[in-house]
Amino acid sequence: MVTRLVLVLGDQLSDDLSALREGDAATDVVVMAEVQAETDYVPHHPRKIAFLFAAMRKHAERLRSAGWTVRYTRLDDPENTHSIPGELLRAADATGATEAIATEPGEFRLISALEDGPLPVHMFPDDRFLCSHAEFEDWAEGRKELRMEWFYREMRRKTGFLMDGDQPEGGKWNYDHDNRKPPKAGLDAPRPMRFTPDETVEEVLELVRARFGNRYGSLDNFWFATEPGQARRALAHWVKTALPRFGDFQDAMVKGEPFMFHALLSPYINAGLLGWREVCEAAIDAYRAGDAPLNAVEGFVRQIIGWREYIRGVYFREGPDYTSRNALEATRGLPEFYWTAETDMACVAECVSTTMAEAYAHHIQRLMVTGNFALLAGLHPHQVHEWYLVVYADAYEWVEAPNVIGMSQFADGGVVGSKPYVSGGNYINRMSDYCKSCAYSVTTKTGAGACPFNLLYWHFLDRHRDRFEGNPRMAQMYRTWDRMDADRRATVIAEGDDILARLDRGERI
Ligand code: FAD
Ligand code: DLZ
Ligand code: SF4
Repeated sequence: MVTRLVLVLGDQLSDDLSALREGDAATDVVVMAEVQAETDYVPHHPRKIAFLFAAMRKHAERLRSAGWTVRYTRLDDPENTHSIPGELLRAADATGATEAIATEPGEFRLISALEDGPLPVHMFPDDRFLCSHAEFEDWAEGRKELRMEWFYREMRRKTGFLMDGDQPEGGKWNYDHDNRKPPKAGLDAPRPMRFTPDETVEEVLELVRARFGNRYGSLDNFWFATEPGQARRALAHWVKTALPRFGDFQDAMVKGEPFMFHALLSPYINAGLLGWREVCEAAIDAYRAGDAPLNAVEGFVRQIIGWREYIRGVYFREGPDYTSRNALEATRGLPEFYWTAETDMACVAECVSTTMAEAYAHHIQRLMVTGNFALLAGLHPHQVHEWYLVVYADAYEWVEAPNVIGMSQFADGGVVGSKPYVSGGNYINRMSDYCKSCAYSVTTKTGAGACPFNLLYWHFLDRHRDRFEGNPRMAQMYRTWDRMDADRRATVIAEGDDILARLDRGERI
């Protein structure tokens, strides 16, 4: 029998992977490689690299135990060619293989690299997702707008999750309106399950510290799960300790509480340590047992079979130019404080610090603090996209780009969102305790100490008036702006201009 190579990438660490199903453990050779092309195409947070390398090394051992021959290249292997196609070619030379099979990567860059590489690579669909590319195309075909809610309902019907016959459990498809409670004093958010580094993890931490220790992001107190058994324990722990309040406080932000009631499962799901079905079923089981309310469980299921699948569908439908889109023609460079947290805006400082320490921030921090500021300040969406790809342990282009370019920056001109997610300081004040310790005053709209979000919010609406004033979902905002007297509006614009000029000069804000 002829040997083929079976490529397994760092975010393909699932036992049930299409390329492994197509391969034959008796004759084929699995190729896994730690390479600089992947660690450096953006300078990923060291925590993300450590998580992936440790999980990759353990996955290679599991595959060996399951009978596979695995050629695993470590980053410090002197023969390492430092690219995936290069490592495939080296493996082909060593084994005599003339072709490789792979599961489709989650990024156009790597798909092209495999298509254009020196060895023929046959790619199979990544069926670890609920919705295939073809199914998403069918759903999207002929629709004027690709609204997640309609897609989600299809996925509910398809899975039967939280369905009562053909009707949604409890009578409503979506319980989001119950999920916007502000934080209250004394909310004791549980801690996510932490894992003490074992020998494999320690070895990887040493390598990553030596090679990438100077990069943005901390490696201290590494606690991620790095194998499926641990990830399953983390899931069970979250279901028990946090899921019941996940819905209520999904949007809440509290200083010093980076995780709140969130699952922290995205790094594990995206790398393949957990699957969409098992995480949803764990939550639904808790609901059936009376241990978690419907608003929490429906909210979680919607994130997984709704948002996550929809976002992936958008990435592959929109194509490789998606990350270059810039519908609002934003050009400002990313301010240094995105890398240092050195800003007087307490909300931004808190979210960036958490991100540096944990390679994590929860959805509302990403959307309504760092994302909102970037949009209001007119930061270049490609630079914003690269920042998000670097800093989060769960970031791969298929999921990061539609969330950033689409949902957060409106740079796709409205494919993902029907209106931009912008707000002034009031929203942040309502949903967090950040403003209490801020150098700025959230109730001050102009003049000394005025919250930059307040000024830049109106500045954004004013400078994009032509595009947005006809949007019915934004009409109220423009009416409020127009009701302000002309002097006040002029002051807001002048002070907004001043903040933007200070950003351009690299001054602290
Ligand atoms: P929870 O709040 O507990 O949600 C549960 C799960 O739902 C997550 O684990 C995740 O798998 C899924 N999910 C929820 N929302 C989304 C969404 N919008 N898109 C895809 N999956 C979702 N998610 C990533 O996985 N990778 C990214 O690079 C990423 N970048 C983002 C950038 C921006 C600007 C925004 C606004 C969101 C981004 N998200 C990204 C979505 C979301 O913020 C994260 O999935 C979530 O914060 C992960 O933390 P968690 O596991 O605690 O999530
Ligand atoms: C993100 C990442 C990193 C940092 N390193 C590797 C690596 O060394 N080897 C590998 O196979 N995969 C890595 N990955 C994940 C890939 O970048 C990912 O498969 C693509 O971005 C497609 O989602
Ligand atoms: Fe953020 Fe403004 Fe509140 Fe300060 S006052 S924390 S800048 S929203």
